[in-house]
Amino acid sequence: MPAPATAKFMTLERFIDEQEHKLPNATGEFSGLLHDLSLAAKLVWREVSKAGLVNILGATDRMNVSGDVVKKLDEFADETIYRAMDHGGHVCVMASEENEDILHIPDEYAAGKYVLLYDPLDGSSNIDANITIGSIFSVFKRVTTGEKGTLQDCLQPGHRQVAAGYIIYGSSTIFVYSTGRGVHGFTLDPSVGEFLLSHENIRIPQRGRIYSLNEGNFGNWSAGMQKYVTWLKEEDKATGRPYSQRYIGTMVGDTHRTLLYGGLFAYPGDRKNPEGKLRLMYECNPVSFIVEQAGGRAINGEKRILDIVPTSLHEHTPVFLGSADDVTICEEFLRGKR
Ligand code: FDP
Repeated sequence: MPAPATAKFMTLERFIDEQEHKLPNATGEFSGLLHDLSLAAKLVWREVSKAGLVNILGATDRMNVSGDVVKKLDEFADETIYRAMDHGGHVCVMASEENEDILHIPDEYAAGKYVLLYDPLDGSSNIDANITIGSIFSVFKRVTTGEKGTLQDCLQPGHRQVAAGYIIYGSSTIFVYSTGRGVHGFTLDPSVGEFLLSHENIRIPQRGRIYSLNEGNFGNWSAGMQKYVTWLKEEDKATGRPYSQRYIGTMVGDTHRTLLYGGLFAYPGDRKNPEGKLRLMYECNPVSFIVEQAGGRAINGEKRILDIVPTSLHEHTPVFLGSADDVTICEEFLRGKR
């Protein structure tokens, strides 16, 4: 069937530019940053899509066929994103889940007014099984005025993010982002190397029928959490129970499904790890920004994830996010109200 005459191909690049033109005072710096990120995403995707071929193509211990040093995919993604972003003049400092300290912009390049935090390859334990993985990013405006960006620029609460998003490398590769005006998804057409608008203005269902968490940790959860998950599995037609359980074990993958189908994704704290496993700055903040922009909720059990004031780059936080009604019910169990 021919496409309707009004249908247009909207590339990510064009979308970013059109959004920029709607803002009277935009300088283009922010759009430039997003353009650089989309290039980084394509470079990482190119390598991710070849992951299983490394052995077939004759990689030895640390060298591949052409004599290049073979890097682990997460190290590759980490370096690629840094190198795609370090010289555009848009960013003054970066921080990545893979690096202990903040990442400075090399002296020879101009520093911009934005701060980039990223998880280069989320779900890395799923790589060898060819299961969905992703990259996540979070953007703030800098708050210091010196020549170089500092740790203080990075340690801002999530509600100050000016943009956030993720790239999911699954059965197709999708770039999902928000600048605080809705959430939009772009699917990569590998034949032309462009991300094309495929999910405009994503809205998360008010309530879902899927829960997503590592239930192997059940025995170490709080009584409230245990009661909640037990409740989800009971039969009750009126409230749509039992819920189905789905767990990829890659936060972006589980969040993306939750965004589209609704329900709840959680990584609670437990007896062994009271702050849970997921990182505030690289995972929970950006994903929570997206979920809230899509009409959902994201909390740590006590407050909004986006209201947490960070004290260190790599801190963890429990997280419960997804459909607004599901998060609210979970919160009631956690607070002992049910
Ligand atoms: P991974 O360890 O494979 O990198 O924070 C990382 C993360 O994956 C998340 O993407 C994922 O949601 C979670 O850890 C999975 O943890 P469990 O294996 O404990 O379920």
